[in-house]
Amino acid sequence: MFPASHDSLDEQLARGFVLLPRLLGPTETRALGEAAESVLARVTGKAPDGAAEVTVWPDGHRLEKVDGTTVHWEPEARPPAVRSLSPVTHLDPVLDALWTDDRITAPVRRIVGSARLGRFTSKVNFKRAGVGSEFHWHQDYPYWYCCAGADARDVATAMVFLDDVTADNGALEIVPGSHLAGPAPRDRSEPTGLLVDTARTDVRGAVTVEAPAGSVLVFPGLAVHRSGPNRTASDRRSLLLCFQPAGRPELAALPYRAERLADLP
Ligand SMILES: O=C(O)CCC(=O)C(=O)O
Repeated sequence: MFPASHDSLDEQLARGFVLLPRLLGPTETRALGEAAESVLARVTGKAPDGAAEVTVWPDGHRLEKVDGTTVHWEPEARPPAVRSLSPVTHLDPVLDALWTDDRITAPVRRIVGSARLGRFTSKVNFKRAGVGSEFHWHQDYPYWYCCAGADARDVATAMVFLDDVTADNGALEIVPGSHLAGPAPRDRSEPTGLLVDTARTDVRGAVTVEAPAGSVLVFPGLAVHRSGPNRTASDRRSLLLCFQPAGRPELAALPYRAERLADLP
């Protein structure tokens, strides 16, 4: 498991991210997984092909809006499988309760640097057995910058692992200290314009975050990270809560302005 259990919170904060092993117990973690599955069943039950507002991203990924959430489909999975739902916590009280859970908000405050936290957005990544696909090297920042401008710098994510995470099932890989270098150069040859150019960004020091279900990883939007596909026979689901200083608009209320990418390297 990374990081070693003797790393203090301050040592972890210096690297830019914090792993809190088994922060949530098995019963509450199971309840969160069940809530995520029940939201998914409800939402996909209402989104027969063609009924929802559909967007196809330049990389071919298909997104459908229903019930105030966006269903992001796995690009290659047959039969179809959902990659993520976002935002999601408003659809279930068990998920929603985590926004005010001190075990999560206390370390998030240290990374956001604000005593009063607000919501920015939330997501469930399903990373289904055998079909959950890769997330290429990226920072969350450029996508959020297109919506929130410079405020995106203050957003941090608490990623709650709903299942055990291993290198084989698509653990997050994250580059220590990468948040300190600001927005990383983007790959101009790739259609979304959002991914990190690894020819110009050193990702060799990345660490793989393997952890048991119920663990929580907190990291800022400028941290360079990726995750591999899920090659195992079990799902690797996670719930992501993205916090910001209180009083700012949520991501869902902000239009996506792709032209803002021109401000970034
Ligand atoms: O869940 C994962 O493996 C990747 C999460 C991530 O990087 C994202 O959702 O932007």
